[in-house]
Amino acid sequence: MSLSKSDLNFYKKNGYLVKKELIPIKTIKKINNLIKQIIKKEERRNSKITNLGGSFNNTFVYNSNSSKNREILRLNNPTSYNKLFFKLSRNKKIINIVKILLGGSVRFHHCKLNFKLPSKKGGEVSWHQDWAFYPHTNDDLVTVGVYLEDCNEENGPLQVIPKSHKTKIYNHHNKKKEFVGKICERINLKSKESLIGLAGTVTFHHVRTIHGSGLNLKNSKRPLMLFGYCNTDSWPLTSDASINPNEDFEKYNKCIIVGKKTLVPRFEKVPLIIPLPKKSVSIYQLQKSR
Ligand SMILES: O=C(O)CCC(=O)C(=O)O
Repeated sequence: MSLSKSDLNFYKKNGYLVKKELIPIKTIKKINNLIKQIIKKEERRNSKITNLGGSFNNTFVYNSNSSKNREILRLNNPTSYNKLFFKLSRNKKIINIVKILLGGSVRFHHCKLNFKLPSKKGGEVSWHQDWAFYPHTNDDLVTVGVYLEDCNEENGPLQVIPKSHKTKIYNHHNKKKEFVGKICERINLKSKESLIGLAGTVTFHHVRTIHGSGLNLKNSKRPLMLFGYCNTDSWPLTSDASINPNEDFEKYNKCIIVGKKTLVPRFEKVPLIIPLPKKSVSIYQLQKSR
């Protein structure tokens, strides 16, 4: 399946798109079995956690450092962790759509597997723009979400503000001028939309689209796989969760899925604020800052 003209127009106008049950349930089941094994193994490990903020190299981000209450909030870079995750990030149905949304080329940027724990243990993800976390020379970047379980209003679906990708970069810095990973000014939420769907549903949102997610009122973990992709000529302006071209240029170029490597970034007149200073890497810890 590729993308219809009306899908593309919808994405361009609204800054998001939902493709219902794009990934076959058989694939989703395999991934969920793998995740169960990973969680089981990790829960048995019982080692001391000192840094809840996570770093780009930490595999897991937890909700607490007490071994009693600890649960996994995020698996960082799942594509490097297991080839099943890698295969999903290169899934043809996803990449064919991403290629069109990005204008012809695709470089894998980063990925994470987020768990939304039941509301007593986990919280909301506050409104933010991914663009605030990783500014580039142009904004041809998209975030893809794969629902690994059915997701409805009750278990914390992604929520977006339609058309917000065409507005400004909102302020993600607190009064002390620290980057806190959430919008620190008033925004109009009247038009917000929840992106719901059965397992295998895939969401696409533009890097500048304001989004977040509410509480999980169910007794489940709501796994959500998030992949970021960009056009090959979209050059990172800061170090972020992806491969830094200054550190490993070969690996950076190996992230190209469609298109050719280039040393010529495309500059667009895009609104930018550099996400510094940053006290933590994890969005969960950042958003707790005042
Ligand atoms: O896991 C979620 O509910 C949303 C997370 C999100 O928006 C992000 O990590 O950028």
